[in-house]
Amino acid sequence: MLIDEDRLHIAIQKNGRLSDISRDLLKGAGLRLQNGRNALTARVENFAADIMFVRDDDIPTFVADGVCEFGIVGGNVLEEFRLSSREPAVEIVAELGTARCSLKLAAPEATAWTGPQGLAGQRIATSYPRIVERWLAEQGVEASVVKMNGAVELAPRLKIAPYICDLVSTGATLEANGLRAVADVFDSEAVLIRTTRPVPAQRHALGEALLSRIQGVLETKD
Ligand code: PRT
Ligand code: ZN
Repeated sequence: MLIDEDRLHIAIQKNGRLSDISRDLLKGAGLRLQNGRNALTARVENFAADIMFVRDDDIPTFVADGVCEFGIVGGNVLEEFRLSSREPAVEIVAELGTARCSLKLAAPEATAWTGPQGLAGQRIATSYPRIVERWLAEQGVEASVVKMNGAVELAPRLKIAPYICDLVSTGATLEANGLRAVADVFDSEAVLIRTTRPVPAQRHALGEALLSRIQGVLETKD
């Protein structure tokens, strides 16, 4: 499908924790999606919008580049993008109150913890290096951050790093790996984001209409 100038473009996660949330929100706003589960894009039948199904990590880039006017993403992924991008042309237009989780610093249960000062000179494995580095700077501690793209909770056992910083919701994964949370680094929820790049008038009006429908859905949830 070619980019259609007269339509809005909305980036949502293809497969994962945010996929159903995103589809349900759009459905709740009255949008009827055409294609099935495996398509990379879907046309909305009853609203001038196309949906792009992508990896969540790509959503802020799509929106900041203006390829998509809107996107739905975890606040954690957005924040990491903002801290690593020179021109993060995105804004949060709605907090969705769902997919809540926290980036937490954790260590093996036996590790003594008296506060962030104990991290000085230590290594911390994480998929969110910029957020962790900012937090360390706020704490006034110098530590090395090791970027891992997955299986972060294995880092202490593999001797990659004695500490990790990973997303936690119930805490079951930490517990299953013999780890305990020692500090809260960043609280997250799913957010609706919009490009801050200029958008042609007609598409801008479509965006306003979509946003007011979504706000309507969110208000009935409160
Ligand atoms: O394939 P793609 O790159 O698109 O997806 P992904 O695998 O990177 O992301 P996905 O679908 O796992 O998560 C998408 C977003 O959901 C995250 O960026 C968060 O904003 C949000 N979210 C909410 C979570 C969790 N809760 C969560 N619990 N993301 C991950 N987890 C992990 C957690 O790290 C642990 O490994 O789920 C596991 C279970 O957590 P516990 O604490 O309940 O055991
Ligand atoms: Zn991802």
